Amino acid sequence: MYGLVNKAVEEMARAASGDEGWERIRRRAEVEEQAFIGMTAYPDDITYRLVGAASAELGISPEEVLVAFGEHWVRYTAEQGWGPVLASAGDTLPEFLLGLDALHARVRLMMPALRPPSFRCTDVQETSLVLHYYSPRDGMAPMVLGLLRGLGVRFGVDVETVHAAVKEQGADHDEFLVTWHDPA
Ligand code: 1DX
Repeated sequence: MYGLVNKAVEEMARAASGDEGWERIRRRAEVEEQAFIGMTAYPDDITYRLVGAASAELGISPEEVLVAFGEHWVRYTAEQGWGPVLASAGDTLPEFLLGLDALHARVRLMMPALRPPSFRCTDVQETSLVLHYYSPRDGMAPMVLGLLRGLGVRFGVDVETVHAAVKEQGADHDEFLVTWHDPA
C-alpha cells in the first residue's frame, strides 16, 4: 500500500506509545525504512507486519489495532492534504459511502498503483444502509468498523455497525449493517 498508510500507522503508534514505542514497533516489524514516503507504493506485507508489531507492543489484538487505525485514517488523511478529495465524496455519511468508489477512482488517476477496495450500498434508508465491502486484501474488515467510526466523528453522527456477513467465515463478501442518528 502507499506509504501514506504506513505513515498513518506510524503517527497513531507514536501518539499511543511515544517515539520509543514506535521505534520498538518498527524494529519488531523488521521495517528497515527510517521514514515512509506517502506517495511511494510499499509491499502490503510491511503494513501487516506493522499491525502485528503494534498489537504485540500495545497488548491489544491485531483486529483492535485495525479498528483504531481505521478511525485514525479518516482524520489523518483530511489533515495530510487529502481534505478536498474527502470533501468531494459527500457531505453526509450515506453520501460519502455511496461516493467511496468514485473517491478511489479519483485518487487512482494520480496514484496508479492504488489497489482500493470497493464499497457498494444497498437497502439505503433514512438512517441505515447495508455496506458491501470487496477488498483485494485479506484480514482488513476490522478496519472498516474503525473507518465507519471515524466517518461518524467527521459527520457528527452516532454510528452503529453490525458485521452481518463475514468473508473470513465463508460469506461471499463482508457486509456491514450501518445505522446512524444525531447524537442525543
Ligand atoms: F470508509 O484494502 C472512508 O495503497 C472509508 O480493503 C474507507 O492500495 C475513507 F499516497 C493518497 C494516497 C497516496 C490518498 F497519494 C490513498 F497514494 C485513499 C485517501 C482513500 C483517503 C486503499 C489506501 C488502498 C491505500 C484499505 C484501507 C483496506 C478507504 C484503506 C480506506 C479515503 C484507503 O479512505 C483494504 C493502496 C489516499 C486516500 C481515502 C486505501 C490503498 C476508506 C476511506 N483505504 C493514497
